[in-house]
Amino acid sequence: MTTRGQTQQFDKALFKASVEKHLVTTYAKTPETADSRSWYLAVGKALAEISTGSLLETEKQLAEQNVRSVNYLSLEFLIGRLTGNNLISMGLYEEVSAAVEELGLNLTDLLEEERDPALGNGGLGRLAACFMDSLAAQEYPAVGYGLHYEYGLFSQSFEGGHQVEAPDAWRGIEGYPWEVVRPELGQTVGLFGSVETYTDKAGTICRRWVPAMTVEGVAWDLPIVGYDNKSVYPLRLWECRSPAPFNLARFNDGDYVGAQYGQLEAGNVTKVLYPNDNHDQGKTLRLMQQYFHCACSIADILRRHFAAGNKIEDLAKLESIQLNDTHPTIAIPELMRILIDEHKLGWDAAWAISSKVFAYTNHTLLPEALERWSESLIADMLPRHMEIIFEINHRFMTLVEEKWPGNNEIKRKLSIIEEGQQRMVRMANLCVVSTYAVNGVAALHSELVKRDLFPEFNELFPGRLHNVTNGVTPRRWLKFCNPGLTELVNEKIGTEWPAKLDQLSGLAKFAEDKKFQKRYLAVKKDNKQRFADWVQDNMGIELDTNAIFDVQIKRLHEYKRQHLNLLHILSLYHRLLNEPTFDMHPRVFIFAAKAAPGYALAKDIIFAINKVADKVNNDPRLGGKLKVVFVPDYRVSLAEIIIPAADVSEQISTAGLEASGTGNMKLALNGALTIGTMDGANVEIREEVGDENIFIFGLLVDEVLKQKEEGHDPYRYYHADSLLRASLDLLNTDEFTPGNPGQLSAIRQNLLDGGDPYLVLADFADYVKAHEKIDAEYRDQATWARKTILNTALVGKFSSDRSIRDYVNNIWKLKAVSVK
Ligand code: 6GP
Repeated sequence: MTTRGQTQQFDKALFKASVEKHLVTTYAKTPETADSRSWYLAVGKALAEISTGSLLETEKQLAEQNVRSVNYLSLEFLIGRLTGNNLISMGLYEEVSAAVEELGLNLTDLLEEERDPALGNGGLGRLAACFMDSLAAQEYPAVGYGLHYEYGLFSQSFEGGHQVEAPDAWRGIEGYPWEVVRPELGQTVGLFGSVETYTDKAGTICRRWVPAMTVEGVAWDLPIVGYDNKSVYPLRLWECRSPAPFNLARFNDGDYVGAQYGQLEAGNVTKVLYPNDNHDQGKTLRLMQQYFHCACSIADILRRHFAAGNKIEDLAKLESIQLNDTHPTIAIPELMRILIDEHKLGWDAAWAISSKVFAYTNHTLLPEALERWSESLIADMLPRHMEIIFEINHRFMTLVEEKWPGNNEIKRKLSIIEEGQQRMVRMANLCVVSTYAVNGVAALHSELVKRDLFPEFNELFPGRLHNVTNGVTPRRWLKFCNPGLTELVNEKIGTEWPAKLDQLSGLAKFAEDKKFQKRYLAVKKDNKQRFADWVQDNMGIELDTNAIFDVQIKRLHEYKRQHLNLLHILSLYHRLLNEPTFDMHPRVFIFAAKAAPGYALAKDIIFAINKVADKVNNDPRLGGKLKVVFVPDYRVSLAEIIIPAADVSEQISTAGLEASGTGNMKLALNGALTIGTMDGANVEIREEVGDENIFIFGLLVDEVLKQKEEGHDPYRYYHADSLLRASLDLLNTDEFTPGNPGQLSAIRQNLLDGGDPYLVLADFADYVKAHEKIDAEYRDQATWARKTILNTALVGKFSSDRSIRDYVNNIWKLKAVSVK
């Protein structure tokens, strides 16, 4: 039988039997001996049985209809736990909850047993996950291609306030119940070696790559379950294995370790996710990961293309390949190599296809994140690809010469090859030259991409540069994570909004309704209590839910300015202790963030916040007005309980540096009011919710640029602003590190003598003022209620369904296909 919203046949008795069967046969437990984790695994497997069936059926129907699809290539998919979300998409949440109850279990507890698959660092990876969800929800044919890392993003704990990293074995010993291995889709990938010239049968002189070694790609599929429909798309993750596990000769010689060497090295390729966000580390193994990912994915796309009976000439008609930032750029020369060397197309014919297949999304303007690989490294690992890159550049330089004759300055600037001591390949330039569409991820960011990053490219290729403003999936980020608000919204505007988020605007008319305000605030209070309980249980800190919950959750990065938030906290601490007339509404500052293991200042900032937390949380002089909580091991499942509990959302990057942000959207959707700079998607959130319902502060992009040009002088602010001075100087005392003065001074040092590269001091005063406004407005609960309701009501634009429709209409040109 099928109830409304339920997309799968569901028989409770059969399902229970399936769970018990998996418990015994897959996990070797009896119902009597099974612990909660084994039950979760068995439930997951029983559900995956259903989704795998639908995945194969979707694959079959799409192949039969031979429809155009998009291939989303990304080194990161930060999907988070799948079980709860998939239950919602399948429409089986209540049914399975009832079924497991009959087995004596509680579904909410079981869901807590799932370890987050953390196969991404932050924004870019989480966006990829939301996009897969929205593609499936709207049935735009798609395959996600990523890597099957053995270890995801490190797990974080604190020792004495310092970040400590540990490996993240996300699959556990038993494996992840939702994934299924597809041995028939395996690929062989070459590496290193040389290029040779030969004459083919027709007498043509050709080039071909003779790799020195090969590794094997094993495909693992995770199901992306379409919300309220029957489509299930694959997220296909490649695992690298060594083809020859043992060198038998060496083994027999007694060299046991040496015999396994090849296996160890190749096995290393997908061993671990590089833990950098918005930063390029330039390691050889990382390039190997990138190429391995691209080679497997391109080969699989071509396999599907030919299996459906298509000709190579029709590739661009049927397939689009979206490059999630420059990480998969090497897919471009890889496809060119296959077209020319294997399918024997001439350069022009190959280029005509390739340049209509690829599109590229830029996710950052930070110079340290723009990838450059040394020519010698590429030439060594991928010699034929380097030749092809040179040829692309050669032809491109001819184009530049035609447009700007004799202008070597422009040539040097635009060239894919950067000249210097060591020649470097600029991956972003290669992307812009070789794709049919390039996009930024928010209106402001896309403008800056055009104006500052690629102005000449924009002249050379008019119409190639687009904007697609990011979005988030309302299934995970409202319906699943905030059941209280979901119920309230359902009651007022019906239940279709998770697939049509614009309908939330129907809530606006209740913004002044006293009864609705009370209920909305009651939901928020419950969510704050749920989070406060978590903090009490896991961190032993007691929180008062009457306080303002002020949240900054995102990667730790100087440009995101967690240290600006810290300075504000220090200013409150100072005023509470030194200004007898100062009063403030109780506030809890909540942080969660991982720092890249090699990023010293980011780690110093974590340490400082933890130390300040230790002190203020236990200082009776503060009268409970100030609490600071740094939640360890930030991950998707933590975001799911923090976001619904937030009153204030901190989006305080230096203007021009946060490409979009997506946490800002999730928090506003769940009723947090934003305090933010005119940066990234904050600009568009302000447009939607109205200036009265957001707290904007700080320098604008052009003011930032001007101030940097003119020479930002941090000491000018330090001397002029006594509150800033007092706050900064606290970092030089032993106030928070008793007996150890100076332990926090690296931050102060960076801001004063280090030149304050992110203009923290320039925005401090305005930031403090904006917070004073928040304090005043929160005290008037009716005003606050109206504003928070309007935030939920007016951010429908930021559904990733809308982002995907923008890509579909402007870039991918796909038609939805409904699976029967
Ligand atoms: C991030 C951007 O920093 C963030 O603003 C944006 O919302 C997100 O991408 C999704 O577009 N960039 C990265 O995570 C990154 O590593 C190379 O860029």
